[in-house]
Amino acid sequence: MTWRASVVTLFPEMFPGPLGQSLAGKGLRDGRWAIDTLDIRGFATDRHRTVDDTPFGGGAGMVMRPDVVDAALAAADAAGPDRPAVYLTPRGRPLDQALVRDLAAGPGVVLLCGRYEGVDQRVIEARGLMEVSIGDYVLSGGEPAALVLLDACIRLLPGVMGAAESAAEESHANGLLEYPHYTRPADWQGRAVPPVLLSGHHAEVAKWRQTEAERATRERRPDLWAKHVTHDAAPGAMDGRPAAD
Ligand code: 6GU
Repeated sequence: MTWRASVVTLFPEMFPGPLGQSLAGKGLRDGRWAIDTLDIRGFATDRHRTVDDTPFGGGAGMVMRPDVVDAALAAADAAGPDRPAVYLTPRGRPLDQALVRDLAAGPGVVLLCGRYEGVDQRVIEARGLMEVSIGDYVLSGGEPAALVLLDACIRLLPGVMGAAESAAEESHANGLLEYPHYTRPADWQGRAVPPVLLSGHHAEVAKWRQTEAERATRERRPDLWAKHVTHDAAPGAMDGRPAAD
């Protein structure tokens, strides 16, 4: 069965957008995944097609009405059975590769993109929406976040990427940043490629890459490094752990 994304948005023209290109676009044309959009404005019930209103309690901005959003989500549900519904919001749990893997392994996803100050809390609770953020910064709307989430899922679908990329995904799934990459020319503007990569010693190359992956993770992402050393059951796994304060 085709993995299906239904996107509930005020800006349906933003989809598939960049996902119509490259490997995701090929996968879309090949029927590995499918996408439909639901224009929230189409579910407004008044003459003015109102989708938002002022927040109770006062304050800046506008809030998306629960009745209008609920009707749009109900219509999205009809497009495919039993898919998790995700609300893209900076208040959400951080998106990570484990969640991406879970979503890609299921039948698809319903994505609600908020604009304005957000969506009335009651529709989030009534529909049991999973609130997801793509990082600690603020976008003007959930649409770019939905594209990010979809890209991450689509590349994991069977037949979308070749075997090489699938294997690479597995190696990254160890919770480390990747090692650095090099190609020809072997000397460029006086900068040499690390000699071990030219040595032909596969075991030495693998050892170097592991070391460099660990170095990058330790230096750039102490949060990931702490998880990596904690979850590694091997003796000495705590070596190199960031010092406690
Ligand atoms: Cl999911 N939405 C918005 N509007 N901003 C964000 C975000 C989502 N994730 C990070 N910033």
